[in-house]
Amino acid sequence: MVVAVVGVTGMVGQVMLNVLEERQFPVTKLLAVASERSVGKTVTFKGKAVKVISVKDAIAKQPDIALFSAGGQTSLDWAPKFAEVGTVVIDNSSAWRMDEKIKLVVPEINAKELTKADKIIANPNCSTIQLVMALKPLHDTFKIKRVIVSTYQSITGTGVQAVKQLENEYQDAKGEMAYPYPIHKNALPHCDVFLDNDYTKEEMKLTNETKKILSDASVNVVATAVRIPVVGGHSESVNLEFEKPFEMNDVRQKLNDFDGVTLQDNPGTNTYPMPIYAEGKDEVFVGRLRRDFSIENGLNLWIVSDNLRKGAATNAVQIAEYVHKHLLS
Ligand code: 11C
Repeated sequence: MVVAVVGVTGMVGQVMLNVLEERQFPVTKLLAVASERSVGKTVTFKGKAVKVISVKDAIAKQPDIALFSAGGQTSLDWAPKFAEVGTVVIDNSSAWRMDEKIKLVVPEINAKELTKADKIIANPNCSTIQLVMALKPLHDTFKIKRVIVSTYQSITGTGVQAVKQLENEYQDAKGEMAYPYPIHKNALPHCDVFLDNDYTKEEMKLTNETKKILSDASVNVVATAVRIPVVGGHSESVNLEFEKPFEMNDVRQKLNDFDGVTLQDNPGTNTYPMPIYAEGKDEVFVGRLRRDFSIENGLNLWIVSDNLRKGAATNAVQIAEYVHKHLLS
């Protein structure tokens, strides 16, 4: 397969290369693609230096698959042009996610909906992916009525500029700011831009993308998204209200049996998910399972996952694996 990675010099682009390599995706030729100012630089793939080329040059080579992580505008401008030459685009930006004609895919949940006609496939937002991975097996069994989620999001979700801001603040050095306030020793209840309804775009992604991925508009999701000075993963405190009564053992069983979810839940041994253990891993870790004694059929849980991996690059490569296996061969 000729595979283009568009946005290859960004944080997610770099992880995409690692994940393609680790999972031995059958890349016969890698097209490393970035903006004009990076053209001519090199990236390393499978131990070899690969020259960065422009989007136009990549389209001319008609790759089989293009993994995009270069921001919404680049996706809007260029994904259709790749699709026109027959490339299947897997797009990590928010540009196409809520487009009715475009599928929003977490492979463990809904890859089966994909057909050969899908030339642009949307990869969901990182905080949504880890949420729906835990919700899906529970929704299928107990039917979720309402989700209240508060996120504790890694600075890597913002990108390299935010990582630099934290490093600078940690060392008391001056530098460019990715956030309107210091992030070191701080928590910002502000991920992405504010919308007219006073929620942030990140919060509304959690609401809207969850409904689309679960194919159920009746699941009510309300979110508060918070940025914290952490690398390694996003954490989420989640409160669920089910339609049906449940037993805690069944909840554990359903989560345990779901591909890609790992339970880390033993208060007796202080076992619970944390970003320092999720970093570099592909699973979604779930713990702190507790019945919510304040409502009927309520459950509390804590979800952690590496936002650059299952939240972005790994999910995109898993989609590529599905496309390769079921739609291109
Ligand atoms: C964050 N979730 O942590 C974002 C990053 O829509 O793909 C990814 C933004 C997106 O800020």
